[in-house]
Amino acid sequence: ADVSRHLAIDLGASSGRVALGTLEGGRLSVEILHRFPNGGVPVRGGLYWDVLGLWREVLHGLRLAATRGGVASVGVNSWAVDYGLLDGRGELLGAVNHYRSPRLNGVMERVQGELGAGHIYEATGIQFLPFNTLYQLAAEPPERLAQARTLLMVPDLLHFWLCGARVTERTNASSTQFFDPRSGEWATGLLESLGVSPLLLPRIVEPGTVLGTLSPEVERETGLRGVRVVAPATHDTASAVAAVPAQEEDGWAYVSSGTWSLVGLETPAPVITAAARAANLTNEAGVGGTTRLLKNVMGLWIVQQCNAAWGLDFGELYAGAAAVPPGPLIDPDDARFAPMGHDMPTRVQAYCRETGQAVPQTPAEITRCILDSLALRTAEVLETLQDVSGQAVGTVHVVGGGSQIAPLNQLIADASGRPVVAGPVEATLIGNLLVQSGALDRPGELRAVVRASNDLQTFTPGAAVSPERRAQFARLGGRPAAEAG
Ligand code: LFR
Repeated sequence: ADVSRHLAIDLGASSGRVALGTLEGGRLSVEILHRFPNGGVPVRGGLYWDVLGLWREVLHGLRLAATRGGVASVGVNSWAVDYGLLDGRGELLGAVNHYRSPRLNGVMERVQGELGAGHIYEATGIQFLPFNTLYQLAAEPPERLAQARTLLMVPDLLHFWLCGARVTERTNASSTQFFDPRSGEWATGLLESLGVSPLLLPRIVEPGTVLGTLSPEVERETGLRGVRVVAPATHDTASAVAAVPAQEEDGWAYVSSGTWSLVGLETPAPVITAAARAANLTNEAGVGGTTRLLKNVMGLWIVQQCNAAWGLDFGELYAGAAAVPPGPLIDPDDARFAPMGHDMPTRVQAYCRETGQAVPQTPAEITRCILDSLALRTAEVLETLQDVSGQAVGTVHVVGGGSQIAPLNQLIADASGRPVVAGPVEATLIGNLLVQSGALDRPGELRAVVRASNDLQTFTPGAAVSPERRAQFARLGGRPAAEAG
């Protein structure tokens, strides 16, 4: 049988991995060769990514891969919206800013005032989030922009370091909020209105494009030889959605569950309507010309940051949360929960106090509050997606690291009244690897391989959430101003 082997590099907000995928006889096996931590680096009031440190870890992972025999290709995916700026010689101009940097405070509101929120949404169909690349560029010091010749999104930057190609892959381009999902081209007018030169923007390529081969320098550093660099769906969420093990004919939604919960549908075309804008939904590009109509829900970030303060075992924390009775709720999308900080437990408590609810005390109680709230928010967004798209949702597929949290899967099933199919945990790596393998050229094959290669677990909705409980959640409301209108 044909065997093909590929390497996927998946950079997440809290960790990164280098993995080896072997595709044989319609099944994909994934072996993680190297795992390393990632996170924001606070310096002098700013917040950055250690991209050089990430690059060193990537090289280390590739060295491990070289000891395991030949591979056909390698490709990188990461979180969205962040970028490096290069000068004319290809040198990185300064650090790569983190999307949670305080430098963005108030910038989105200013740009919305200047360009008009309606105009921005109509041109891009992207959810207003304060860290979209559009607002990050508006926050750049003019001197830095004047020196810059090329903007590369984080995965594109690593591809450039791997093989010298300076291009932007489509799925991540779509997250910037200066990409027109109808034409598939950059929405250059928005940048020009901000005084940013569209000449910074490279050519857009499709997921699956061969970008080159590893540079002689990388070959020397790693011992790999003759390996092609292939762009996967470089936006991690796009790779994860590509690997949702859905049966195409059923109505289904996905929750890509990690630091963020990306709750959405795959649609044949962008949905840029008054209702989509009112609900502040995003239309990011998926593989094969699809659209990811979705919404960012704050996700496990809140628990991760709480546990950065507590230092507990995550498994025990979630089990403990499942064992305490339901109590107070938060609006997980309240802006106060977005910044990094060890004071997250205090923020959750303050929210409960201010909204006249019982104040959760123990880590188990606080985590229970967060999980209940995430599940209710997920259910709310699923209803909105169904209304706005007209696409019925039968099954909810939860993929990614968060799909391992059985109590959360059950809470989502209960809150949404729909069966939840959990897994695969490694959806992002799987989507990355399968796009490199060329599976997109054979419609339906990619998801069939995912189904054949992974054990999935189904959670059936139990006791319905009471109307009082839903009302308790709905009262919190407090959606960000941009979403309200
Ligand atoms: C998930 C993700 C989301 C994006 C957020 C910030 O990892 O890529 O899709 O909105 O990170 O980049």
